[in-house]
Amino acid sequence: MRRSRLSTVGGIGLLALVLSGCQLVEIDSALTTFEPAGPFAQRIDDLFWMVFWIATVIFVLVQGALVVTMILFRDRPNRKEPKQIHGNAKLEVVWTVIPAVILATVAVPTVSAVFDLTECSDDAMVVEVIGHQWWFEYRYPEQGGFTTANTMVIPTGEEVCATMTSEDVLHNFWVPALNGKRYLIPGQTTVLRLQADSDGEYWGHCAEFCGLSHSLMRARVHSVPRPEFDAWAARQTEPAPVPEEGSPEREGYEVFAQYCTQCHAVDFADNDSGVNDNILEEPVFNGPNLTHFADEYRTTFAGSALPEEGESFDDALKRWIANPPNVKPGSFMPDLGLTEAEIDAVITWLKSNK
Ligand code: HEC
Ligand SMILES: [Cu+2]
Repeated sequence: MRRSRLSTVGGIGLLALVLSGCQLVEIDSALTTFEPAGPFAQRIDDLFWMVFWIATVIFVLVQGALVVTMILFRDRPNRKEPKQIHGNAKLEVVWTVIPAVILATVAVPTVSAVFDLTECSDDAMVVEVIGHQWWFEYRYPEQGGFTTANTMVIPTGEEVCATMTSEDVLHNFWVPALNGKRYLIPGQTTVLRLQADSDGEYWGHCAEFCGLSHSLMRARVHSVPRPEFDAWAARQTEPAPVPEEGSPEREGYEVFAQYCTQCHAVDFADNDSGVNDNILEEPVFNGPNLTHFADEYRTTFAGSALPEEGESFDDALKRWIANPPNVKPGSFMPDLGLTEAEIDAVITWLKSNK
């Protein structure tokens, strides 16, 4: 008697310990698949709940039958052994056919969704997504072919066809409110449909381990009404101005010309003016395009890992330029050994690239 009470208490204690490891799902957390914001993520959510409820019904039926059997046929004094059903052909057929039918029922909508979610309609707007260690690059071939980084801007309520590849290793683009995960594969193109039905900011993450700073490779989608999208796209096609001699931006521009152009493209208005002869047309190494680094929607950088929560944009930028590998381990942007004055100057110039 004492023994069994002890084991009951022990069992409950153990269960409490195990359950304390679970946390109730925080519904407004950024990376949840339970808050679909458009038709493609909705499709996944619907499928999930369908399978969930089928599985729940099966669970209750099977466990119920088990409990009923245990009670009805439990051992009692003088009770004969119940009738055995081992090898009963009829039963064997029934419990093979029923699961097969259930699996087929689940497979049909699953397979059709898998194909549907990755085959864009013909009129969807194309955005090219290129994975890098450790940031996402976006190109807009239908809006004049400009290039941006970290924040993908899309028009609300319209289908966007992300055509994706990688420049180095495997990455995986995942913005759970808009669709499921899809690989970015060097040398191949994969396709993912995206759509947000309300304006807003949708966060995602690279979902394939891709090296040291994988955990700092975020994806961010900013969905805005069509007119605002058009205005944004028009801004992106504008070249960056070359700052005038003696202006506060000029000094930073010169720091950029000296240290940064082998990795960062900036599309200047006047590349033949002579002042930026030392600026390469094409970087040797592909870092983020900085032409519109300070655009009003481009509020995060370095794989959208910066600024950190509670940190100001300027502080984060200073920290980043002073020593990138300190912020993102393994970063391909090196510590360039700039002086404090050079860092401040280059930030002043960067922030003029609206
Ligand atoms: C050897 C190549 C290289 C050089 C040189 C370099 N960068 Fe970078 N830079 C990168 C790479 C790669 C990233 C993306 C890193 C990441 O997010 O993990 C980056 C990111 C940035 C970003 C964030 C951009 C964004 O939108 O995410 C800024 C700003 C930046 N660099 C400024 C500079 C400045 C200013 C200089 C010169 C003083 C410079 N970089 C020199 C390679 C370089
Ligand atoms: Cu990645």
